[in-house]
Amino acid sequence: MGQITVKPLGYALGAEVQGVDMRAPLAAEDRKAINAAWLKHCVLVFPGQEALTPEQQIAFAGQFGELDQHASQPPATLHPGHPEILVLTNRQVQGKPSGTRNSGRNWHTDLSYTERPAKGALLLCREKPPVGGDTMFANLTLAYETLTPRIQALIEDLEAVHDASLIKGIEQRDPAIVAEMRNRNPPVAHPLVRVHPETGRKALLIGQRIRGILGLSDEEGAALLNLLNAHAIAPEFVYRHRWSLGDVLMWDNRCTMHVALADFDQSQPRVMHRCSLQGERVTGRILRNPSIADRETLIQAVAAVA
Ligand SMILES: O=C(O)CCC(=O)C(=O)O
Ligand SMILES: [Fe+2]
Repeated sequence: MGQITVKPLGYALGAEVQGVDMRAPLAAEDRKAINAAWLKHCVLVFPGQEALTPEQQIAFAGQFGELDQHASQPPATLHPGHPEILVLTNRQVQGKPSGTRNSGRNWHTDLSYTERPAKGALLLCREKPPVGGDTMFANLTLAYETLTPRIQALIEDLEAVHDASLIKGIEQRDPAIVAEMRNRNPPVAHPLVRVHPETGRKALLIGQRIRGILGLSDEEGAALLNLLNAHAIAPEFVYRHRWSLGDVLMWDNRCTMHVALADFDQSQPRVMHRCSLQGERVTGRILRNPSIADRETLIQAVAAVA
């Protein structure tokens, strides 16, 4: 293959990569170049990959981290024979509405409702509606770095409670599967600020699947989260991807959040194949007793009036 080229698509994040043959193992220097571009631009777009087979997508993704076997996902959402591929589809599956037809509809960082959020993902567009079905990504490193030092100091040691129950549209999914998912994923506390293991830069870990902030009252927590989320999704920090068939997007989940927009005719098929990279480390703390958050809030409130 020829020279790899990287063309930025936005100032904050997003870049298009050309000159990569995703079907073959990468030469060491090409892998390095792609990884460097990934760290710099957070979201890479590899266009024209419609001929990529599931095996080739899996093999390519595996060069950038440990693949998730998706044990946390309902089996019906996985590619038959390839559990490394999660199928996001609004087509019916086994005669039933698909469990992934409305995935990703609020701002999130993948698997933040587990102790070990994902490292990243590679999403291949197999079918798309004629218009819409876009995905937006926000750069949470830039968002952190552009907060004023006083707000940075305020959030430095705070932990947010992430909760799978807050996945938008979860109530429309199969109740038995949702109950199991909730059981498997009790609320988990993560620092609001985390350090990227490769760049060493600090990034926010925020989004719309957060129930509150430990040690703050509900009102304080909601106000602070609103402030951080509104700041992070300012257009300056967001890249909006308009999909073409065969695009592969590879995002760094350690410093971004994203949202899949429902801005399309739902009668038109939208089918995406996703390989997920496992997080490198545990950053969360499971709150086995969900009332811990309430108790700490209560203690704080009592202290405030005492
Ligand atoms: O369907 C999309 O565009 C993205 C869905 C999503 O949130 C994900 O794959 O993690
Ligand atoms: Fe996602």
